Amino acid sequence: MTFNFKAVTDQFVNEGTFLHADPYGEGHINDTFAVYFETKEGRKYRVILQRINHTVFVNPDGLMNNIYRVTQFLKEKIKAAGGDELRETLTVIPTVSGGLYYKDDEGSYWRMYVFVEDAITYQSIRDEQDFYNCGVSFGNFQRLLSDFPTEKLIETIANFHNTVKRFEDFKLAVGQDKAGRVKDVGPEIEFAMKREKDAGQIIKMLQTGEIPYRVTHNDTKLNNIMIDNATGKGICVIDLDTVMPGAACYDFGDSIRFGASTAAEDETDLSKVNMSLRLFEVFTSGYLSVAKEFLTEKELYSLSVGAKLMTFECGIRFLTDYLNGDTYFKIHREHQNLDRCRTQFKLVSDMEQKMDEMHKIVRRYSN
Ligand code: ADP
Ligand code: GN1
Ligand code: MG
Repeated sequence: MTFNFKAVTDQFVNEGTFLHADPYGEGHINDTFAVYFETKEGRKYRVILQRINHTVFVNPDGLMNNIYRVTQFLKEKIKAAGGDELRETLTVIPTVSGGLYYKDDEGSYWRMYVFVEDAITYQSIRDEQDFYNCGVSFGNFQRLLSDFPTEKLIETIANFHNTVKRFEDFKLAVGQDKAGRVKDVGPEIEFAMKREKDAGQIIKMLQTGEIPYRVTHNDTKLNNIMIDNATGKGICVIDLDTVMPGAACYDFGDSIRFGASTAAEDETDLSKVNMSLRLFEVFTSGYLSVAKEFLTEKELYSLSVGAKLMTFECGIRFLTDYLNGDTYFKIHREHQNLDRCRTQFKLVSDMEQKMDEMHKIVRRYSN
C-alpha cells in the first residue's frame, strides 16, 4: 500500500509539519497508520490515521456520526468525573473544512484520532490483572452509555451479532462454494451444522424482550482496549465502529472468546487452544464488579451462553470468509481464516464441557 500520506494528512487540522506515516496495529478490518509531525518548537508527536473499510462499513458518514456522538457523550461523563477526556475516550481530529472524515479522489474514506500515548494494546494478556482490568473497563463502557439515546445511532453493520443471519450466510457460502474449498472443510461444516439450533439463543431473548437492548461495543477483543502503562488499568476503549444497540452478553462474550483463550486466534496447534476457566473467572469478576449493578437476572444468565455463542459466531464467520475466498478479514498467510475458524470451534467444544462451571462462576460474582 502506498498512499500520498502528506496529501491526506494535509486535509486534517494538525499543528506542525508532516514527517512520515507507518502502518500500525493488528486490526482485521481498517488500515491503520501512525502519522508523525513536528511542531515549530521542535516537539514531535503522532496521530492515528485510518482508512475506513467501506466495503465492510457501507455508510462511513453515518458511522462517523455515531462515533462523534458517542465520544462526545463519553467526554461529558469523563469530565464530570474529573478524568482526562483526551485519553479516556477517542478524540476525532476534524478536517480543515470541519468534517469528521475526508473522502479522497479514489473514494477512500480517511479519519484521524488523537493518539492515546503511554498506553498499549495487547494481543494476549500479560497477567491476570490485565484481564480483570479489561472486564472493569468494558463494564464501565456499558454503564457510561446506559443513558445514551439509542435512537441517535445507526446500525453500522446490519445484523452484526444476529447469529441466525450469520448462520444463513454460512449455509449460502457452502452452497455457492465460490473458492472451491467445501471439499476441504467437511469436519468444520459438520461441526457448525450440528449446532444450528444454538444460533437463535441470544437473538430470541432480545426479540422477545427477555433481555434488553443496550448500547454495546460489539467488538470487545483485547486489542480494542488501551492499557495504561503507568497504572496497568484499561484507560480507553477504542475501535468504536460497531457501537450499536445490542445485548450486554455480546461484549462479555467476545471478550471471553478472545481473552480467555489459552492461545492465539490463529494458532495451528489445537492442543494449545482451550478456554481457561481461571481467565473466565478473572474477567467475570472484573466485569461484574461494575455490571452487576445494572444487569437483570436473565442477562446474568445470558453471559455464559453469549460467550459460547459469540465464539461460535466468530468461527462460522471465519469459515464463511474462507469459503468465499478470504474477502472480509485481512489475512497474512494462506488458510489463516480456516485456522482461525478451527480455534474458535475448539473453544466452543471446550465451553460446552465447562458451561455449568461458567454459570456457577457468574452466579458467584453476581451477589
Ligand atoms: P480495526 O478495526 O482494524 O481493528 P482499530 O481501530 O482497532 O482497527 O485500530 C487498530 C489498532 O491501532 C489498535 O489495536 C491499536 O493498537 C491502534 N490504535 C487505534 N486507535 C488508536 C489511538 N487512538 N491511539 C493509539 N493507538 C490506537
Ligand atoms: C474484527 O476490527 P477487529 O480486528 O477489532 C471483526 C470482529 C471479529 C474480529 C475477530 C467490524 O475485529 O467482529 O470478532 O475481527 N470486526 C468487524 O478477530 O467485523
Ligand atoms: Mg480493532
